Amino acid sequence: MSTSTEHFGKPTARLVATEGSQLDALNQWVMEVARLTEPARIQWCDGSDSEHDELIELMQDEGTLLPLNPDTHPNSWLHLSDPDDVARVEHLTFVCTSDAETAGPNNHWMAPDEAHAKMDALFAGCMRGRTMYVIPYCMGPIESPLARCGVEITDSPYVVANMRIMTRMGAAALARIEREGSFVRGLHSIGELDPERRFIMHFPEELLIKSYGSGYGGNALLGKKCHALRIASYQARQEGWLAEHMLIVGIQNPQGETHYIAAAFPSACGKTNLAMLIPPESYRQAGWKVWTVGDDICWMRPGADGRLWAINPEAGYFGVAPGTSNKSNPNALASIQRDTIFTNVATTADRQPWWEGLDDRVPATDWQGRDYDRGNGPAAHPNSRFTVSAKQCPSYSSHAEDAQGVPISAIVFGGRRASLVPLVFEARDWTHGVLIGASMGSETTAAATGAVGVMRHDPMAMKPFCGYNFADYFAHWLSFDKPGAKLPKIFHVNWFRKGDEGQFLWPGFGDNLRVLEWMIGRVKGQAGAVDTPIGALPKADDLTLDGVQLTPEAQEKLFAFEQEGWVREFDGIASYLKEYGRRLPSALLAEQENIASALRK
Ligand code: OXD
Ligand code: MN
Repeated sequence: MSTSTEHFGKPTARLVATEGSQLDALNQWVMEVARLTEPARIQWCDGSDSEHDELIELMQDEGTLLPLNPDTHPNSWLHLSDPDDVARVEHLTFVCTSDAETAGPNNHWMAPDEAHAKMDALFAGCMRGRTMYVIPYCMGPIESPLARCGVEITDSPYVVANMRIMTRMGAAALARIEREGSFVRGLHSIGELDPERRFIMHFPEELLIKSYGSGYGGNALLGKKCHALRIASYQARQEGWLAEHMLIVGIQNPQGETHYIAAAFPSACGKTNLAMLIPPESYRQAGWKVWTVGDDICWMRPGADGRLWAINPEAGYFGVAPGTSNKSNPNALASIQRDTIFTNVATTADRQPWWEGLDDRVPATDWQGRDYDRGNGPAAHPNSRFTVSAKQCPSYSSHAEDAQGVPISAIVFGGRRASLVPLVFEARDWTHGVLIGASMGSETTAAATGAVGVMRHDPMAMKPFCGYNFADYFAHWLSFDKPGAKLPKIFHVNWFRKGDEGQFLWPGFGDNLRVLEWMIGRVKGQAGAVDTPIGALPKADDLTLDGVQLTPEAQEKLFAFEQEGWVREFDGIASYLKEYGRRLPSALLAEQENIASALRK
């Protein structure tokens, strides 16, 4: 081994575990990993400004972080990934439970022994000559009982800098780990960034993640998808809560009442835009306000009052850049004018970050650092990202840090559906709502490698993220409907309905507030709807549509219940659910059969 104990960095007094301390287990694991990976040095990250400054300097020296224009974008950086490492890799992501059934048909599975052997062979000696960073972090406000801690070990300073934005990282998290004793372990190495030597493995029974060969956010910032969704969903089932791929937004009406809505959309389908929505002019004048709690992940659990209370476990946004503009999301744009890490965007001649959809300037260099040439495709990678602290968002909710979370009035599911699916409909009850979530379909996007625009079933937008068998996950969702529960109403939306000419029929963005207003009206028993077998649909005049120019085709299709199409849709849902076999909760199957037979009448 090329390392020796004195080269293992200088653990601060706080980090030296006394015998019997809760940090013993952490120190032992760190030493075990060091023996395996053989780093040149170990650095315990405390999250301080000085540590951050040193890392930024180091990455600039290495050329992995390039400064952007300090006048227009102070303290902002550009990272260009390996071109083969720009998205999540679902085909290389595994859930390694002791039996395959626990992981379910929705996950790739590998036996834990085999997975450990495979990963440990990759990790052996992989940090030679590199620094091993130990990152204690907390997902959720540090004092929240809903929050959970983890420790990521990585050899990537880019990961450290991003984790510092995306989580509560450093000393406070370590203190909580010491208090609680339990934490999720995440071991990461960029390895050789070789797609042939890349795996993202989860061991939910051991609260452990091993990720090798990728530096991309969803594969490498282990607090995000790996911990806060895959491992947390598994833990949540055991402990009676939910870890979901949902934004959380607060809608304040002119009377000053705020309703919090949690909404699940697949990756790159507009969660960040909805979470940061700017009300249409007439709504602003009337006094409507929108508050952002989270844009990607929601942890919720029943409170003593029977309602679901939710926190955003993240502290920052890892948002999709292309399409973000002053029109689509002024709050996001305002957030990323400083102290932001951009990944795989293009730059203008004066080194400002640029992406398709931002404005009509022509970039100078593309996401691979080449002189921009239209013939090479988009200047910014379609999955290029910004990483920024949530606190920089002008609409950041003053309740986002509340330890108890915020109470959820409505849950929304939605996907990209060019046809059939109307703008919005409401579930009759919780079981129907769970079926609506379980039957969700959407077109694939650039957030994961593979073909884009392919329709697939993506229950609750959790297809890539549920850490266990979807059949058990649906049963877990159903289990919340118990005496005393005051559950949110459940809705489905489709912002992406297209007309016969392929044009979007709904304006989307700020105008989506019109749909959220209708939902809140339904929650309060004030808004109208028509009952159909698929749920309650508004008529066009149940929504406030003043100032929106809808074509006759849009008026028709956005609010229509197309019976024949739904009969076919339900046939597809039946075949999909059958993949889960006998494990599927009978209540869900019964709900599906009842609706299918109502549709045939
Ligand atoms: C994300 C994703 O990065 O869903 O949030 O891929
Ligand atoms: Mn996401």
